[in-house]
Amino acid sequence: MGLLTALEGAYGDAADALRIDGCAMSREQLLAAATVVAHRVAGAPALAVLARPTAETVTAVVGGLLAGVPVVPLPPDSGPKERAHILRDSGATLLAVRPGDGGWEGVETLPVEMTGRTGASSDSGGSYAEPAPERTAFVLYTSGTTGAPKGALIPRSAVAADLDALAAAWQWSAEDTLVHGLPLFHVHGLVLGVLGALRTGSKVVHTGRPTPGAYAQARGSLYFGVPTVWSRVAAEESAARALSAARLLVSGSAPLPVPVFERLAALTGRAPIERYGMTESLITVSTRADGERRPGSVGLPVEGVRTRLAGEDGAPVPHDGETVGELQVAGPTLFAGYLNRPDANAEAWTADGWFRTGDVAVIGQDGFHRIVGRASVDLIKSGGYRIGAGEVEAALRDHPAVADAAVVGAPDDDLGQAVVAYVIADGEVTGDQLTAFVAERLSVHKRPRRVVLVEELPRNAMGKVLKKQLLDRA
Ligand code: MLC
Ligand code: AMP
Repeated sequence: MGLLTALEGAYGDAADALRIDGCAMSREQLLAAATVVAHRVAGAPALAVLARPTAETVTAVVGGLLAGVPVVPLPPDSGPKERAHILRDSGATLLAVRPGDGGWEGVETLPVEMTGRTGASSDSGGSYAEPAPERTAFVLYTSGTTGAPKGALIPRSAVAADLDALAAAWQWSAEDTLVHGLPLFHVHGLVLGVLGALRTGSKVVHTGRPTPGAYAQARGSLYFGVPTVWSRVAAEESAARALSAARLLVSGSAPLPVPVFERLAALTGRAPIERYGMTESLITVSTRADGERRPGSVGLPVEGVRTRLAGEDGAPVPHDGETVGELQVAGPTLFAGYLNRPDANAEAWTADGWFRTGDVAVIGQDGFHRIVGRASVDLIKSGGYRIGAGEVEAALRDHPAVADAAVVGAPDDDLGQAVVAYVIADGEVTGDQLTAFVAERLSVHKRPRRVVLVEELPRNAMGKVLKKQLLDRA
């Protein structure tokens, strides 16, 4: 059995198996168009995909996976600095784009054609043998506390194990219609939101953007969203009530505030499922469709995953529902390491082979997990996006008027955390200009939502910026 079982015909087909960007496709059409891509990329070291929410993106991703070529999703709004890093570091020699999406330097573009889809398989020359499970499916770029994003190597076996575990936890099947409008360059929108459907056989509707109105209209049975999306849905009563026909509302990528959980449950009659994960581990902990959905809790490890808590000295922490520790995970859903980053790999794993999440958690005697927060203030979650304070600070320092900068994630009702930058500048520059500067060089979602121009930054005796003090001010 391959990775994308639904493409092998395991669950039949439908003319609208995939709806995205105003286009409806059957799985046969998708397979045919993706096979054309696979021919073009077979043997390449890696395939970058300009990951706009389009049928071309899904086709390119599936084409790379069919050919066994690691797929590198490129955030479509990434600026030159971030893009150059991802292309260089991943070794991608081809960038899949929509025809006419030109202007890319330093990489050969591969226009993905969606016309003549049905005939495309006839020149396929046969289907591809399933690549070995340990081969890399994706190189997913994700922020650390400092420096440029790291490429997490995600094996095909991890994707398969995680999707099967989630299908079991959520009773996710070919009977479902999955709806979401999440970006296609992260685990949530791409691995779960696209490949999940191509493995379970559910239909999938991508709404372009994850707005309450679009979710309400889509009439799905299974909905994915980040907490910002659910908080916006909960604030629009009629949109929320329209979701009462759905089977399951699933939240993840950041903590779901208890008041949002409760309001959503009251308006829809559906207590949301909350699940926890990371790029590096995929989704490891979740409440279950047939189990208790406790506000503020992410539930139990999914099938095959083991979790434990460790104190600062590395010693085990009891699972007593009170004592906090660093959450460590092990199991078949884990990544294979960071590309070209032996230093980061050495830090990420314990001596006995567990992955250190960097999240602080509590585990109850009943096994339920509660995520308390991040161990480092320098890893920010805003709107479900993971943003490294160090990367934004470095981008700000690239501006000629900036002498120094410190970035924090300030609590924010809509985004969970908002990127706030404290900047020492020469007075010739405004906060809006600095925001635009970051948005152009990195991804738009990494831009500071607020820039505070200051004379100096609070520092300790060692010269280290006191971020906790800045957070208190923010
Ligand atoms: C605004 N815009 C700018 C700009 N200011 N453009 C350039 N320069 C500036 N200074 C534009 C944007 O391009 C965009 O345009 C529009 O304004 C709105 O952008 P935004 O402000 O960023 O959108 P916002 O409404 O804040 O987005 C909220 C959100 C988004 C929830 C829709 O944060 C989101 O999609 N989050 C999902 C993140 C996610 O999937 N994370 C999963 C990680 S995986 P335009 O044209 O685009 O409208 C993971 C594992 C797991 O965590 O556990 O799941
Ligand atoms: P990313 O690599 O972008 O997937 O981000 C992973 C991080 O998102 C984790 O380390 C957590 O800090 C956070 N996260 C994901 N899901 C949850 C959740 N349900 N509750 C709290 N934090 C979460």
